[in-house]
Amino acid sequence: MFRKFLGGAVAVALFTMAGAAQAVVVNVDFEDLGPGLVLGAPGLSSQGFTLAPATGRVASALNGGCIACASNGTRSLVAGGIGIGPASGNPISMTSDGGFTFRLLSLDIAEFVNIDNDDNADQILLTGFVTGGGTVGETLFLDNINDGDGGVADFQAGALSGFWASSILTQLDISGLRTGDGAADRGFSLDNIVVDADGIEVPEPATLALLGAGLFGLGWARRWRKTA
Ligand SMILES: [Ca+2]
Ligand SMILES: [Ca+2]
Ligand SMILES: [Ca+2]
Repeated sequence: MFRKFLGGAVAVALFTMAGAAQAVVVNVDFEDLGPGLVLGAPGLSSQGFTLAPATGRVASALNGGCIACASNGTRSLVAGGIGIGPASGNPISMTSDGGFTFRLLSLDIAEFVNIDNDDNADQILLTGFVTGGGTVGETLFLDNINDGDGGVADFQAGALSGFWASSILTQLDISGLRTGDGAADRGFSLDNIVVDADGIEVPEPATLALLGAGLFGLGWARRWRKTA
């Protein structure tokens, strides 16, 4: 009976902790930047997350900041060369400014410009660094549909595999590649990188006290079991 009660205390404490560590969904949409063209070297920070190229710089502006740039009617992130030189170097690394882990839920991807030349990526390589070690990765293919500030929808939702939703990341690397030319840097655009930031809410002091009581109870129960 007594042991049953202690087990219950532990369960309540763990349940409360799980409830307090609620995930916070963040949309890294770049709308908090501005005004005008914002150039980032070593990177740009939006909604608590920084995106930094390995070399060069990234840019953010309304509709990419040029007539030919991929546009969605809002401010987006541009990794490329034209007009924002020096060109962004692969990969663009995304991390939480607060050092929190996160899971990638969705993102919108697009070409750089509507000029079909070697500056445009046709695929985007994602590499996630998983907390505790290891990586996960996926290549997303751009639809090559982009008419700049014309009426065509230039951005597409990245077709993410299911494993992203369960991969807790410390960093997400994003590279723009072009079929046939290997690891060379190619331009692309990003917007609405939606992440589930698991670590943002830490257990509250009251919860910690409860958890402590629960663990104390667990230790007591173990000792009681040993002596019994
Ligand atoms: Ca946006
Ligand atoms: Ca368009
Ligand atoms: Ca497109």
